[in-house]
Amino acid sequence: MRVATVGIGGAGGRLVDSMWLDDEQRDTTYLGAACAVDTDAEALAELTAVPDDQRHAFGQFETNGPGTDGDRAMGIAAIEDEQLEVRRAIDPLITSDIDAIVLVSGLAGGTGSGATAHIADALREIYTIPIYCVSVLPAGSDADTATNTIKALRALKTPVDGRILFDNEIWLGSGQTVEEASETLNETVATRLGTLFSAGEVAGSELVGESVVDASEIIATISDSGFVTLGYASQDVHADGNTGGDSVIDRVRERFFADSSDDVDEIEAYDAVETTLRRSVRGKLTADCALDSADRALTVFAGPPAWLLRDAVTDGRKWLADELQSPEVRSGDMPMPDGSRLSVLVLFSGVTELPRLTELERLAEEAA
Ligand SMILES: Nc1nc2c(ncn2[C@@H]2O[C@H](COP(=O)(O)OP(=O)(O)OP(=O)(O)O)[C@@H](O)[C@H]2O)c(=O)[nH]1
Ligand SMILES: [Mg+2]
Repeated sequence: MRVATVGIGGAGGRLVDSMWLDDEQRDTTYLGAACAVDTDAEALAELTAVPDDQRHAFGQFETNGPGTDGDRAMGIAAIEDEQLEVRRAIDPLITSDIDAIVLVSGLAGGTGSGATAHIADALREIYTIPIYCVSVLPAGSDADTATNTIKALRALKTPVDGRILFDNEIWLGSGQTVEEASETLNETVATRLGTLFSAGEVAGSELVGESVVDASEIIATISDSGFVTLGYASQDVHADGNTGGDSVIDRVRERFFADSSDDVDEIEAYDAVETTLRRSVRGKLTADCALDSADRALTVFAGPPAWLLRDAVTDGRKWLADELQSPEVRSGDMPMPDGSRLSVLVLFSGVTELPRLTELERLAEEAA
């Protein structure tokens, strides 16, 4: 599916930078357009991938230039003053091939926390395609950042169609600062979002899989109630029998004889799909949650066609439906004939029980 991505504030801009780089590395493109908006002109100037003419400073009057320094009220004042200008900067991104708008921000500072819901509101008035937010939760137990985060998440509930979370607390190494780790953290987010959004954007009919995920299925899975969290796992399959060929004959063979390819052992492929799925579900999610509180899920199996065994994918979907005690589990595959890795992305939607949110709520309440 094609998305237009808007980075809001420092973390938002850097995350969109990472998505841009992720998109460039893929065979197909999911990033239809991208821009960054911030009250901090210097932070905008430090971005590396988002084109210069897609970086927009706002709130220069309220902030005197260098951002809000964690002041959510100032972030709100800044966006209220220039809501129309900011929306007009985003408008050219929303062309007819865009399936969804994705607003990306950290919610612990002043700009991302204050501006994201207002921008969603402004876009909602015009566009009927889904608007999602990707929200970074802060690490640590600071009351101010917890308060900004909780207020922002509440403000986002109505204007967006899905809230995807990434929790710095569980992804930061011990003793590491966000600054030191930001590149790794942002790559993690970009890989997961990139695998999700590029599902169904497969170029060329010879690459279409047994059952590709299309934009409408992703949209149907993402719920506007609760939260969304993403799991991911990946393993090398190149050495163990990927045909590796890329001639027309190799591709035709992979396409039509994928299930009976004599180069890939079926039992090995079945095991690989099963193990990678289980690792994606049981491994670290973008935000930790009680899985049985999810009401829908979607899995994307990506890799060389011969490894995407239909039986394994079908059984994997059933296993996950059992795990979640929910019949609403969709799955699809993303054949990558030249790939050497098998990857599984799993999206949990409608999640209501997230221990980190409970903790942030407690910190915010204590401070109030
Ligand atoms: N994952 C990730 N988190 C970040 C990054 N930068 C900042 N954060 C987190 O996001 C929170 C908000 O920081 P910023 O995005 O810089 O704040 P802002 O929205 O620009 O707001 P102000 O600078 O206060 O006006 C921080 O407290 C961190 O928790 C980043 O590059 N990656
Ligand atoms: Mg900032």
